[in-house]
Amino acid sequence: MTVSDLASDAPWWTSATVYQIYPRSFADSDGDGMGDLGGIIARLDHLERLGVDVVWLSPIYRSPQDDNGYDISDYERIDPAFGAEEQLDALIAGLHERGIKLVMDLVVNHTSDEHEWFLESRSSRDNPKRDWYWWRDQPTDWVSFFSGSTWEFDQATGQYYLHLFSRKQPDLNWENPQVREAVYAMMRRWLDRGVDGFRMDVINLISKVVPLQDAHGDLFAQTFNGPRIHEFLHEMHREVFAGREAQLITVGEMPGSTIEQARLYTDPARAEVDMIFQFEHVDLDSGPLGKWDLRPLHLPRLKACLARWQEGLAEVGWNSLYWDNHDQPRAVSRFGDDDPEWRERSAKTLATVLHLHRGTPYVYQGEELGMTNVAFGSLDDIRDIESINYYAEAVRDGADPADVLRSIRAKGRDNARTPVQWDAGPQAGFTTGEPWIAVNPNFTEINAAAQVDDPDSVFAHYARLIALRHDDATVALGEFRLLLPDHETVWAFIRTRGDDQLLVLANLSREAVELTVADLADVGGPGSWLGAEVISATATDGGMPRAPRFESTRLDGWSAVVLRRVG
Ligand code: ISL
Repeated sequence: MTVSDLASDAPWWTSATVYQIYPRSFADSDGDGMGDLGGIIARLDHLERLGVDVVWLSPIYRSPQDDNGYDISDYERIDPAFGAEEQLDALIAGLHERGIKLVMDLVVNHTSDEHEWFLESRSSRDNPKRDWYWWRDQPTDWVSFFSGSTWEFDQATGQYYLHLFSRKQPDLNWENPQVREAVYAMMRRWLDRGVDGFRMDVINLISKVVPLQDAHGDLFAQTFNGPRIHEFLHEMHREVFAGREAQLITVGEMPGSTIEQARLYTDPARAEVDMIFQFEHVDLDSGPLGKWDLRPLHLPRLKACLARWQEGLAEVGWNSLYWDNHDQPRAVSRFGDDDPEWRERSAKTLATVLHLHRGTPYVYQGEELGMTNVAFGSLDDIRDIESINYYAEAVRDGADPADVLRSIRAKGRDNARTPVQWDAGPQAGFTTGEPWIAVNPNFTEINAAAQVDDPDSVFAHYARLIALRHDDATVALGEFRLLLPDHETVWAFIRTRGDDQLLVLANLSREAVELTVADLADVGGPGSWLGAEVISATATDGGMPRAPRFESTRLDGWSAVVLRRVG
């Protein structure tokens, strides 16, 4: 019996890796400068070679594109800018042929203001769908995630409607059972069409404290993880997933959720969601004023954060693991070192650390190539509504435009949204036309063509880590214990499953480190690891760990090794 036979009763997604596609920036097949379904279909081999199990597709539904598709005007039709209906079916088939599942983005906290439901709702005060959204005579004091009031006055009927995000994203009223039934019916039709699950956009915002009241600066208390959230998610599970859940995967995007809440959301016995995206580790470099208030990242805090989530969901529930996505800066620029000399090594080191945690890893397009943030020159280079609104508001309120741009360069969502760098040709092979957002100028250095056949590339390293999770039950399921919590540059932890033990050692700095006897005392001292089998290393020759046995306790700058105790 192999180790992985022991894992056969665990859900399939415990050994799976998810790849996120942000379609507008992935690959363009028709030369209009915007990525599309045809572009994805043409690049399926890339995903197959990487070895991912699931694709999460950011929204491709009909949308005015005020928030790049997170403002949906028809949940069941493909936006013509992304392609034809048949192409989505072809994508599902193409992925399934390769053994890859498809997860759709479910954006049901809000619709577009151009959705038929909202058009009806706003048409008159006595329209049957009036109550599908939040209408009031007077606004509350709430401030939108995208700046300004969350309330927009609507001339036609003389009331205000609620939008936590842009004014083109009115919030649905989940208190109304008809709204919930309409959403569940739509979800069932997607499952019938062949999709394998949902990533649920800001799903912990759907239950608000009613009646809506002033927040006095604490919008969180009014709208996050509200009083009926567990009831709604359980109802959704019953109405949509029950009976077919074994094949599916569900992940709730849940900013502001604590470990205690995550245990409730992801406890299989409660039948809500399989896992959530928590935000604690991506908030560590923000100050009290929010994401634009830049703070240095302190490694012991980052390690402690992920370790708490590992421990908190060890007995009940499950973690999702991510460094970045379409809303976050690029991992290698934020948590690693994107200086050309260190970029590849730090990208591999970060990948090793994340993929050796217990949970389901998510790889955001381009992360597997070590793509970096962009040095946006001026506001003209920015496309994201969040950054544009923030700039206008901050400068209006007297901030120095240079400081504002500095924050946007560090944290702006466009960092993740520049086109995937496929090759060193014009527009990085993304489009034959003019891309909707400029290609990162480093594409001649960093691109897929230069990496996919190179066994020592960042891409190859990701592929090996993804395969390792498939093959090694200790990687997928082993218990986690953090070592050296206070060490400023070393990230070390142990994974244990029965008699099997893996030790992960990573150096997250340019300076080489020599681990001392004391450092390893907790795991039997260096003597019990020297000679251990190296099952993954950032330093490779032809794809093989440069040293197949662990020979010295020195860790080079930005390097990682994974050791299996022998005997
Ligand atoms: O990126 C953010 C702003 O800093 C987050 O607060 C983000 O808005 C939040 O994570 C919710 O994100 C999701 O819903 C938004 C959409 O703009 C994001 O792209 C999506 O991931 C509204 O649908």
